[in-house]
This record gives sequence, C-alpha cells and structure tokens, in this order.
Amino acid sequence: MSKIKVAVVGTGFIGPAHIEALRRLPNVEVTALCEATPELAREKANLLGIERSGNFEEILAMSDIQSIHICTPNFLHFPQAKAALLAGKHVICEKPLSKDLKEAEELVTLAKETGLVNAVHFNLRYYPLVRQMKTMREKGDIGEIYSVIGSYLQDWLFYATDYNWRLEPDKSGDSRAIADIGSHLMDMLEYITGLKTVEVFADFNTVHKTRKKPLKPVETYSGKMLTPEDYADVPITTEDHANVLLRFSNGNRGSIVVSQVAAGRKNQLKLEISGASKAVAWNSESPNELWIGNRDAANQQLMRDPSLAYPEARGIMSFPGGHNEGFPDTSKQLFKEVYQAIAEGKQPANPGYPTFADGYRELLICEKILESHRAQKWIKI
Ligand code: SOE
Repeated sequence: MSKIKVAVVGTGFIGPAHIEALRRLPNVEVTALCEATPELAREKANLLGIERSGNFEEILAMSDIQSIHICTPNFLHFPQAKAALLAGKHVICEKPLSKDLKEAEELVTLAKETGLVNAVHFNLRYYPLVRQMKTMREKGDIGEIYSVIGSYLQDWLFYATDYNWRLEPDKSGDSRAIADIGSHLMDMLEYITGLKTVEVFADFNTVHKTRKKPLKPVETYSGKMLTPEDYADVPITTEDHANVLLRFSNGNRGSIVVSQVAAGRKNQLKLEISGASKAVAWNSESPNELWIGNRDAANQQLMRDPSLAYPEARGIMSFPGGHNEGFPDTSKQLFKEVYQAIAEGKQPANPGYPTFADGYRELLICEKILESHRAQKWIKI
C-alpha cells in the first residue's frame, strides 16, 4: 500500500507531537520537515529521523508531498496555509487558524474552493470520554443543557521570567490565554453540548505587566544562571487570566476561567455540564474517568473502557479499559479521521474532525471575548 507523504512545518513543542502521532498511522509517512532556516531544518530532520528538509517554498515544490502540517507561530499560519492550499496540498493547521478573523475567513473560502482536506488541531476533542459526553448529549442522556462551567489552567508562564513568542501580539495576536487555550475550551463545550455561544461578558487580567525577555537563547538544562544583564524588560498587553460569562443559544448560561499563571496546574482543562436529566464532569488530568451526576440515584464514575462506551466513543479508543489513553493519543485519533479523508482526496461534506470553519468560529468567539473585555459589556456573537 503506498503511503501518504506528509511534511511538517515547525518543530517547537507541538510539531514533534504531530510527527509522533502521524508515525502511529499505517497509511502515512512523514517525509519532509521545514524550519526557519535550512540548517535548523536539517538538524531537526536528522534528530527526528526524517529523510528530507528544506525551506517552505522547497517543501511546497515537492510534488509527492500530499499534505502539510503547520506547526509554526500563529502569525505564520495564514500565509503558510494559503500557500499550501494554492500548491494543491491538504492542510492540517495548529490552532488558532490565523492571527485574525479576516485571514481566517479567506482561508475558509479558499479551502472550500479547492476542495482540499482542511483541519485544525483541536485535538482535545479526541479524548474518548469527551466524545462519550457528546454522544450522551446526542442520545438525550443528559437532557436539556442547564449550565456549563469550565476552566483551563496552566503554570508555564507563572514567573515574570517565563518568556515565549506567545507573549508578543505581533506573533501571537491581541489575545493570548483565551486564544491559545480558551479556544480549546470553547470549542470543546460547543462540541459536547451542541449549543452555540451567543453572547459573552469578559474580564481579563495581565498579572505580570512586565516580563523579562532573555536576550540570548536559554539553553535547556544548561545549568547556566542568567544574570540581570541577560534580560530586557518587556511590557505585556495580553491576558494571563480571563473570566468569561457565557449565554447560550438555548437561553441558559455558563462561565469559564482561563489562566496561564496557576501554580501546579500544568495543563488542566475541566468541564462540568449540568442537564435536565444528568450532569457530567471531566478533568483532563484524569482523562480516563467521567463523573456522572444524578438527582435521584447514586452518582457514577465511568472508566474509559471500550466495552462500556457508546460505539461513537469506542471508535477513538485503541486500548482496553485500564490501559490509559491520554494527550498523545488524541492527535493520533484526530489524524486517523483526517487521513481517511486525504486517502479519498477531498474534504467530505460533513467531516467529523475540526475544520477551518471550526477554526474560524473559535477566532470569532475569541475576538468577541476580547471586544467584551475592552468594552466591559456584554457582546453578541
Ligand atoms: C500552550 O499553552 C499549549 O501548548 C497550547 O498551545 C496547546 O494548544 C495546548 O494543548 C497545551 O498548551
């Protein structure tokens, strides 16, 4: 069976995660890698055992490459996704789809015109018990949604000396915590509930209003202690923390909290969805367990187990109960669905995976949340 040849662009944190997940699929081969310079591309390709490397234009010119994964900083997503589509490549783009709504709209239109497969890496949808909650809602187990409470907490930007391109609006956009991880939370809660968020009221806080930007690369584990002269003070305008009130299309309410300065929370997404029949609650720190709340019966703890789940959730489980599946498995399961479409050569009419249109929606919600914070009032979506 000939394998689909893939190129990955960008090898920070998430690029290698894409490569690892793709290597677990039988019909895919990661053949080429692109980085900011040919030297870095070659170095990383050797490190990751990838045959070819080159700059972005060279990758696009490789006629046997059928799909491209864009894992670069946010400001590059639009030009790279546009060029890849125009070169006839299927595109899987990291979230957010682009830096602003106008760019996202152009990508959605272009992708539709080309008919090429287009996807956004909202991989957190692919925790099996997230799909179990969605299926429970679709089958009426939860009942009408009364309320949604969500949080997404991290601590990788906890110190004023924690620095990253995401702190720079020209590279990351005008929202940070909401656009970076709030987008996952908003995508997931609409995916599970089937509701649309129709109005938001947001309040942001920038805890560290100045951060220390290293003036030279900080070699990981080098043991070198940087001195004060090694840093520059940089004013920060994007949010470390955000509280957002939500109003949904069924008239009911919700709220989310997002923070990237929450000590001890490494990457914790939590959702509690209360319905007319039952409530469900899920925590990404223990992703193989689902709490089910009842008014007139004992509450339940559902363990991820193919034999206990609905077929729709079972379809994204590869291991039996007790053999836990986690973050890396979500990308494998997402890409498995995307590459079934790529094998057929075009975007299906109703893809099950998150598409550029979903990426556009998340940017729309994030822009309205930012608008609400700036205006300090309710904003309709
Ligand atoms: C950093 O906040 C980050 O890597 C996000 O960019 C990812 O989308 C999230 O899954 C984990 O944290």
